[in-house]
Amino acid sequence: MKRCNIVIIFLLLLSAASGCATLPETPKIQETSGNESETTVYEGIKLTSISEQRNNAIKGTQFIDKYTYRLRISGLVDRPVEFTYDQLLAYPNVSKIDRLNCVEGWSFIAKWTGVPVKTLFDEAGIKENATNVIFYSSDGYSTSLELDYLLEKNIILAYKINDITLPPERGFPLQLVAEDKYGYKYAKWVTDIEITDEPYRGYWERAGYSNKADVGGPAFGD
Ligand SMILES: Nc1nc2c(c(=O)[nH]1)N[C@H]1C(S)=C(S)[C@@H](COP(=O)(O)O)O[C@H]1N2
Ligand SMILES: [Mo]
Repeated sequence: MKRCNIVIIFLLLLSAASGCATLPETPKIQETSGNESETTVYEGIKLTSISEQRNNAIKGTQFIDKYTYRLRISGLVDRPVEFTYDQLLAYPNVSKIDRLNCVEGWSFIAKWTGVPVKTLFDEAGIKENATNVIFYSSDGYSTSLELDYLLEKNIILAYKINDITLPPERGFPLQLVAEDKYGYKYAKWVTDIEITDEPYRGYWERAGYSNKADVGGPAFGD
């Protein structure tokens, strides 16, 4: 028995030192539902597999606990609201195929599924003078979009990508799918939404990137 323990400790040390994967990895905070399988083609279009999608977030991957997670909406609303992860999943969902175009020149195409922001805004009740919406993330990232754009395009907060629950590196629990805008508008790990009546410049916008961020339009400036 003793010898057995020593052997196990030796193996643990060996695997820790070499980084080899002989022992099972410690489980991540997020539970992966084993019955999900990744969609590769949607509406006749070949999707980029999750493993081929890049991850260059400002502070690396964020790990959010789905049980303590809350999405809050505040600012110019009739009543500030917050949602649990399960509450978000219970709303009617929308799926979209969309290409994320990073301003650096790379892109990927995916099927996103999630809840329209309008559904959540209706719960909070948006004040009449509201014009802009700020999205805050757990890594300190932020960005903003015009309210009209979000409503007209029926923009969603996605909790699935290619029919897989968003992995932590893809933005679990929510990524904004800011269609036709540059990638820096696709906030990942969104925790707070603030409704306001003035323009706001987020992380990359303050560094000089366009706040309009229309794909095909100028990358820098207003
Ligand atoms: N919270 C957060 N969201 C973010 C970012 C980030 O650093 N933090 N990077 C943005 C940028 S610049 C791009 S192009 C897209 C996709 O980047 P990804 O490849 O890191 O997912 O996520 C956006 N959302
Ligand atoms: Mo980007």
